[in-house]
Amino acid sequence: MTDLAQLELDLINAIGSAESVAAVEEVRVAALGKSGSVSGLLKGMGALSPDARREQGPLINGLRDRVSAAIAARKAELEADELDARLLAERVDLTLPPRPRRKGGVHPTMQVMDEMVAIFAEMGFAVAEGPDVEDDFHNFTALNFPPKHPAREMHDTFFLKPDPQTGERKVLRTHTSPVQVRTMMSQQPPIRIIAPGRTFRKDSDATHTPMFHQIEGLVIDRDIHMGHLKTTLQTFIGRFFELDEVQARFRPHHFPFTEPSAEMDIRCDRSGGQLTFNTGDDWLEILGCGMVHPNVLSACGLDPNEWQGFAFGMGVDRLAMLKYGVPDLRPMFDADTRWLAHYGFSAFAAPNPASGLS
Ligand code: 2NL
Repeated sequence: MTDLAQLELDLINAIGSAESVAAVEEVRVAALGKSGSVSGLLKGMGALSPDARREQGPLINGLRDRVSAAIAARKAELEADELDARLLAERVDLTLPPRPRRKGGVHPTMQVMDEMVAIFAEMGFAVAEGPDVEDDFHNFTALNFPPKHPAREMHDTFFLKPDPQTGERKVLRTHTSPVQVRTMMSQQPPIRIIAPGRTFRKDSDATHTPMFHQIEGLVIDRDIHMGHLKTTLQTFIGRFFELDEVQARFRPHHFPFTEPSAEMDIRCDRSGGQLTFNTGDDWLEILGCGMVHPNVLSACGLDPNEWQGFAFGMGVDRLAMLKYGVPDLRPMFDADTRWLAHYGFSAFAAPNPASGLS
């Protein structure tokens, strides 16, 4: 056997018995690399006589081409094997059930917020949002709280440090009304919005937490009156508590931003340590509401002779407790997973009008 044939046989054997891509690469470097055996033969051709070169050239080139092809084929084969092995090792069986521990849950406040948004969305309300940190104008002045009026303190406001340049004191919003102020100032009526979100008051006892959640609503159009307000809220409360005919009363009240103002109560029975709606002689306060005060309309750039509106506000955490029988306010914000496992909702049961709201 010629030296060339022997070299080719050795190389083909080495390639065939290489068991990894890295091992094939070693053979390639030893044969075709800069100082490889085949490269050496190719380089040596320059020193041959023209006749010898004519004879040897095609033989060496043919050897190089066959060795290259064998290396490429073996590499492809091994790469496919390595990929198969990796796919097998890294396989995830998606049919396995999820791990039973680490169960997440939707907080009752958020579940109820979503329910309320779903009901109002069906009634044609859009959702509006705004910042938690507000200025005095949007939180108080535009809402008809006179400057220095004790109502500003009554709200137990959290004030931020005054701005060293201007002396301006920002506040954590005490209600979501500033969202509606911003909407009135930036959009032309008709307006039909709800403003859900976090609110803050310096208040902490068995029935108050310094952070709580509100949904407020606002309707502005021509010729809006208390009849619109009553029907809207009775329809909403009926759907929220799943009652056919809501037995409600509107009891006169006072808010700076509405005139007249009222609180809405629903009939209830508290006997036997249990709360039942629509029967009995007791009343349960559900929300506050009223016709938007003309001063509020003017402060927001709307002419009260042209536009009227009604507004309402309710505490989401309290209504969540009422609807789902949560007895105690404070554990609502303890972030205790055992509490959430008990009172939370599945994230796959998001409220929507098609599947029912609760
Ligand atoms: C309550 C009472 C209420 C409003 C909120 C409102 C907003 C604007 C103008 C007029 Cl921009 N009113 N909001 C009106 C009446 C009552 O909330 O008890 N909330 C928990």
